[in-house]
Amino acid sequence: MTKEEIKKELRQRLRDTYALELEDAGPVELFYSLGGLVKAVSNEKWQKTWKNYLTEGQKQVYYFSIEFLPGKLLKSNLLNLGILDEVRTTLADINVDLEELANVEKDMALGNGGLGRLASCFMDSIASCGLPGNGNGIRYDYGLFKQQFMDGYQVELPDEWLKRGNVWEIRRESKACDVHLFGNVYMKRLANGKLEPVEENQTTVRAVPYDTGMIGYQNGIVNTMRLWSVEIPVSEEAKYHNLGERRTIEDLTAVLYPDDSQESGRLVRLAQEYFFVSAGIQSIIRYYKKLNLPWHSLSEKIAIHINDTHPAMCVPELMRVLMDENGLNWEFAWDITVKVLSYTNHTIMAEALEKWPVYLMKRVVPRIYQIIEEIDRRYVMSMQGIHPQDLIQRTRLLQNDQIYMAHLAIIGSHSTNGVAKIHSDLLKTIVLHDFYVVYPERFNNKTNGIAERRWMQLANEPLSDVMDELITDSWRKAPQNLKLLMNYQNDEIALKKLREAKLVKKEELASYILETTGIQVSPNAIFDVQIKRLHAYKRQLMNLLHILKLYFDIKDNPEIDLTPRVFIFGAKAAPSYSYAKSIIKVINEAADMINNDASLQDKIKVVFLPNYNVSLAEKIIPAADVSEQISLASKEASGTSNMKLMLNGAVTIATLDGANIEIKDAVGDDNIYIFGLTEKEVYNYYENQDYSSQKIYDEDEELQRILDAFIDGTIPNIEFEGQEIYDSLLKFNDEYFLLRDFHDYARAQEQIDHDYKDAVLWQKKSLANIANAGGFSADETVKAYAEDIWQIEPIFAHTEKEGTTNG
Ligand code: GPW
Repeated sequence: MTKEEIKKELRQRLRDTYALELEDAGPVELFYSLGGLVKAVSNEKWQKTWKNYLTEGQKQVYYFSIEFLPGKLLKSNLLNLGILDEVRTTLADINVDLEELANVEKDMALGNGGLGRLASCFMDSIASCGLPGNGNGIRYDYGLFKQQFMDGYQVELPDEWLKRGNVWEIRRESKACDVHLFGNVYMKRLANGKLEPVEENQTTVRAVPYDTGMIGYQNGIVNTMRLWSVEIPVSEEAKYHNLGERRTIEDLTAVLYPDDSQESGRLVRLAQEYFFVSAGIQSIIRYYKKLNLPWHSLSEKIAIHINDTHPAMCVPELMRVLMDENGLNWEFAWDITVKVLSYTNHTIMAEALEKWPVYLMKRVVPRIYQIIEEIDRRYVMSMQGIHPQDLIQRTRLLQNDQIYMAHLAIIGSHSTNGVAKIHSDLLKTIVLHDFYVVYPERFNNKTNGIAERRWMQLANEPLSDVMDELITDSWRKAPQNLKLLMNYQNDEIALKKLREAKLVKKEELASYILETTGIQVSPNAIFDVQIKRLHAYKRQLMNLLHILKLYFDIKDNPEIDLTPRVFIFGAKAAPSYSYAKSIIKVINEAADMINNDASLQDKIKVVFLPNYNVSLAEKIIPAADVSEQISLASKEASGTSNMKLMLNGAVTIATLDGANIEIKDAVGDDNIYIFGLTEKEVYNYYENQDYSSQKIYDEDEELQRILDAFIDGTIPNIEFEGQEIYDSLLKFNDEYFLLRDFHDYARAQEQIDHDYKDAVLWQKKSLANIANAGGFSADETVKAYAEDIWQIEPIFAHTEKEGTTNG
């Protein structure tokens, strides 16, 4: 598109929709007009893409996820369509700043954290690799809450992201389908002696899909992310004249559950899970039937992926649709189901593993419960004589009136994968060991990855420009080529350019910090960043213990030679997670105390930025010098902010947990700071039950002073929270071994303080991190899923192959 064409299109749209001249339009009108233009450009490709899949009979994957976290889409769509620069300069010609327009867009925050963002990085990568793949999820009216701080406490406000409408979505009423909930079911014997389920008194709701184009990176491909919204079916309108009852139905897709790695056990959540699973499966089967193929070919055309256990009801729902609605027998339906489905596990934390009480499942989805019971019965039967009785009992679906959703997902699918090497190994050896004995061939690893396009090209233009200059722009299409940067490790001019690019982003972040918090920070200080959900196992509290150590060090010796450092936090706590909220409060109070103490001479500053989300991540990550990845070993399945920060030249301080281990292997020991217990040592403590935080405290004056600061008034305004935290570390024996890892952590931090003073040495480490980040591209990850699990091929490869075989 030329500049003139862009201007003409914009003029036309502004006149048609807003009765405005280009010169008189504000950012909101301009954003929506530009969004419309982008849609017009991409819709043509979108239409071609799906037609192509259909006519080629391409096998497609459907990625079922109860969370998607795309963030803002305008710049990403412009970039992927290849018109970002043209649009930017065209707007500049008429004195409009693209950034201002882009800021009009609300973050699409239909997810909590890593799991939802991974789903969105995958959507970007699947389209960019030309793979036929679609998302399936829920269009929540309210996304993840907006976080504010009041007196240092987290306050949650509703996220009204749809207030001004959503330019990207297309409501497809013609593709709606009915989902049935509640009621009861009994088996009726037919004349031919067969049993048939009869369902009665159900509540029928309408699932209406809203489709968003997932635009591939400059390759003409546009895939579909389909999000379902609930409505009352026209046929049922009369039943719901009572407003309260209407509300109950409409509540179904009203809000995203704000718990990260914590199961909620609520009825509405279970109904949400079934709602998007049922609608998704029905629409897939409807599509398949249009192909006019026999049922046994279903797994040659369709793969369905279960992102964690939230969509695990795919197993019984696909069985139900195949049997009840299409007349297949159990054995045939089961064979197809297992071949079509695959599952990813994202945690080993017990409190996050979903278990639903039988009474709830029976009430919300009685037919699904029946099928689950039958899967359980047949599983137990089929294992008799093959495996010991106790193993069979441990692996079955139904145990003490609960349904183990992970067991359902593993038994009902052909592939189970973890999200980093150590995590997949722990699944095999410990957490899911029994299942590994039963189905060794089903287990595999797929280390997470990130979409470099968003996390480097969009978020960090200064660094991207330096990369182009040094290694040409081939890395933009092939992230692996970032490796070429290794050739510049001893090139002082290149190192200086990288340092200058970092400084630009640090200055921008410093301005943002000043604007939003009033805190003044120096861009020359180390920017030390911990950004992730607030969770005890992620140990934000240990970061604070170390900050307090530095605080006392400076107090004791004001002349101490410390490299100035700004500790930056971004984290939301689940509203019901009171301990996590207490940690937010004490970090905020400690920050206040430190930032207002002139005697510290700005040697340390602490900034807790409110409302951490995808857009804020895009501001923080490019400005980071140090990446905090300090979870207790074995607890963080993978982590993905570790990869984003590495890509942007931050150097990691880490435990040997999740993907940190693979990052260490990629960059080498000199370019990462490792500390703390290993996963084996952690498990040894569990086995021997010989950990005593009290003992460590009693023998350690430094830790005494730091911990006492929580209860002796040193940190003000935390009477309740300070005691709670103090008790968690001593009375309740420090569940995540903070005291055990503290000194090793402080040692690693001291090394960072020392190394950062040598600008060239530090920049070399930073360079090695950027250069080796290509190995963590989500492009590579989804290609591995495509080959090993989904058995799908890029559309180009497919057309070429057809071309050659057909001569
Ligand atoms: F508990 N993760 C997440 F496993 O963000 F379901 N939310 C969740 O509810 C769960 C996991 C669940 C995260 C993991 O904590 C993180 O280590 C991982 O990198 C990410 O999922 C993507 O795999």
